[in-house]
Amino acid sequence: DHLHPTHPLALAPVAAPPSTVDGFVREFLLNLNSGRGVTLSNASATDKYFALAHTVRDYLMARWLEDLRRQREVQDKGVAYLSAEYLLGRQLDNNLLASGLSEIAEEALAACGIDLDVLRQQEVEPGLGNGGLGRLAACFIDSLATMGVPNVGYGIRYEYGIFRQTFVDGQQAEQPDAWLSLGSPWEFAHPEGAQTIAFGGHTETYDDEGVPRSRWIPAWNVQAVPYNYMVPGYQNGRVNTLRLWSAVATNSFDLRVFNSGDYEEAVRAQTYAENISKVLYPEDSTPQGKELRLQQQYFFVAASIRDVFDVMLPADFELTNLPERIIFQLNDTHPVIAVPEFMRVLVDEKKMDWDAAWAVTQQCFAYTCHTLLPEALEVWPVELLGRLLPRHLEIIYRINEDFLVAVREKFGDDEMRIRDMSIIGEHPVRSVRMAYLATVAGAKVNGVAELHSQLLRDKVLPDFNEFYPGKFINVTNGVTPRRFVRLSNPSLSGLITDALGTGWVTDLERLRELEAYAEDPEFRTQFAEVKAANKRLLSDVLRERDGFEVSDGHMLDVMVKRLHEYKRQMLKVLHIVTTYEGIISGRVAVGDVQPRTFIFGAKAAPGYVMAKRIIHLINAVGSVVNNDPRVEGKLKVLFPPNYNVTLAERVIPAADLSEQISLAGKEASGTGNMKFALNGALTIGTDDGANVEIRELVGDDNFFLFGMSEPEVESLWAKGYKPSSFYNADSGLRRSLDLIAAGAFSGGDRSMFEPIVSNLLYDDRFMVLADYSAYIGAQAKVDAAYADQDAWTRSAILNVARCGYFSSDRSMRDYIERIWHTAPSF
Ligand code: T68
Repeated sequence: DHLHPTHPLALAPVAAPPSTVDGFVREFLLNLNSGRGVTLSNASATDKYFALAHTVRDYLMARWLEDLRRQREVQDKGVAYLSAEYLLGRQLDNNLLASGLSEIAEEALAACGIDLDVLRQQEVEPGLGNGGLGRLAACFIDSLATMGVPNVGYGIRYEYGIFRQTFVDGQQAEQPDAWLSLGSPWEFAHPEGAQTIAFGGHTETYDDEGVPRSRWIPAWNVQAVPYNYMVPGYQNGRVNTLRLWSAVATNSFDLRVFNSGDYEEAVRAQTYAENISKVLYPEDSTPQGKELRLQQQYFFVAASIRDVFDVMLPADFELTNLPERIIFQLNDTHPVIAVPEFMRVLVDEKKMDWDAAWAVTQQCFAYTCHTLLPEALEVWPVELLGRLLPRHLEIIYRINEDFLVAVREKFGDDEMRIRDMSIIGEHPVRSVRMAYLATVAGAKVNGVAELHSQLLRDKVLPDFNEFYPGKFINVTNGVTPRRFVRLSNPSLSGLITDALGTGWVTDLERLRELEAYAEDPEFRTQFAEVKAANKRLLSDVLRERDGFEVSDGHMLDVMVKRLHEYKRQMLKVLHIVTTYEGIISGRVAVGDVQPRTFIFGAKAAPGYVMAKRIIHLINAVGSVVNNDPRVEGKLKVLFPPNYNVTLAERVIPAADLSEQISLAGKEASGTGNMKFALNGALTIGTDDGANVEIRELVGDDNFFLFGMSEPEVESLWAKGYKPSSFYNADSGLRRSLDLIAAGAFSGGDRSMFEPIVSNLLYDDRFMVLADYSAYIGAQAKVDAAYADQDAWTRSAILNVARCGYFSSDRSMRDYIERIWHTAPSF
């Protein structure tokens, strides 16, 4: 009765500690003592946070180990979600909630004289993503765990996540995000499970017992070390895995250089290898085509594919059955190099016949597109790709050759069309079009909102849509109600639970039942109290974090998202300047304006000059408005720096008005729009992305629609858009732009914001001026509506009640039914 590996006790994980306050206290103290080497009396806040995190882990561990074992045993179909970004946000609260330990933990810590909230603040959020795309991946893995669907999220363990933003004289400055400087209590490193990932070199053909084959002779390699993170489902005993890869230099990598006696060169080479997972690229829409970025992409997908073959599948697995076992979901084009890598493994390593391998590949991949901006569609110069991944380039050429033969069969020798559809583009340099490769390889291609998917079919990839009928589908995005309602808005959650019971957290359509409550004055009062309480909480956070004061009784008008011209933060600025100018000039009676606080949150890509200028302008307008006694108590502009998931969780529940004002046809979906509506903010928005679906669900009376529709945008372009004609036609617009140009927000300096003004007057790619007057008109309606607080609250409740559709659980069900054909297991 030794604990032999086959002994039952060795097979099963050790049971979790008892879910009682005493059990929790004991486990916590144990973790303080043996994990941190301190006693409670001399523990630092960091010690206590780490011990608490480890305690939560201990509760989840048995379930996780059990799930991992069962997944290996059952071998049902799983989803490998391939994403270069996961914008997770803080883990502690989420994992406490998932394990049902929130109250126990709070009591247990109180018994130790510790305030749970103080420990929450210790966590540095893992900012391993830029914005919507990365946050979507985090919501999706939460939903899959909650729904009990087998899934591994694969990505990169960046040592530095999205930069920390500060403002210096109103201008953005970037600091490195050293989120790992104290270590992360949530990760499990497995250096022994490292994969070797090769790069460079050349290819050769050889005779394999009469069969001519190719092989890749790489020049260098790095180790990909997996770090596992628990992804607990919501109170269902289920724990999935997020596996992020970290690059480490291999011994072989620098041995030759070491032996040559060039120690410095050897160390430099080591740094080169480890650079691969060093930093997240902060461009959220215009990938720069940098070699290191392609290295990152190949690094993590190659490691993930190897992981699937070596760890998930049994050694004798029949490869033609792969589509019954695995589906790789490509989160945008960033992981698309997985397609030729998968083919290379099947054909070169597993010696599968090309056509059989291609048939398998086309069933094992699906592609999600997240953009409509042409400049955001990734292309890799053939020169670069061939140098880094010579065998992959050959494979891509072969895929393209076969594809173009099929195109000719279907469409005839239409050379224009062939050129347009080729995976290889010729201008300005010969390049691989990754979205085309993904489309050709994917079983399905999906857009992220109805309008976006329609535009993908009609405008971005129409030839492909014609060639592959049925391949293009829509799956509208969603957000996890656990993090973005239950955790971030406990007061609203309490109110909902009092009315409906707890089931809504995993069945968000149940919010519909709140419609009746919208008619109940008592409930409306309670709802309004929740909003006011959330505003006070936000006020506390902003005071502590940034020294800001949020005035009572103000409408909170919020625009938080990446800074991009297409999102049109400038429209918001022009509205603020117009309102301000109206009041100080006496043209507008102060009494007609609802007191408002405008809140911005936005990071600009460090190289995006115009976006950074706009940030500077917002701060400049803020400092003038906030210091002008003529608008005191009426208008306020707050721009807390470093908007991130943690701040979003405070800002969104407090908002009254959600700004979703992109130029129609440019925002693929938006997901912030959903979070606001679910937290009872009303939207002012264009008919763009998922705004369209939000408005359809909440109804026109509960949504402030303005601006051109996508077809109207198209036709104005076709006619020839002249922004200056809108400037000339609208006196309010003229006064506002003139005020900026005159240096009213730059201490009289007329040059500071001149590039913004002239860009709007003479270029205005995103038609800010064309939508200005409609926007100002819609804002007047907002003011009028807000004057009737009770009616506003009713609308807010209806927004919550009617937005259950935007749960990422529903998105996941759609992926499962339309793309993955997987099922919940056990
Ligand atoms: C966003 N895309 C879309 N991209 O803009 C947004 N891009 O409409 C949508 O709701 C969201 O995806 C989820 O579907 C992004 O966030 C990026 O972050 C990005 C990062 C690197 C390169 C390109």
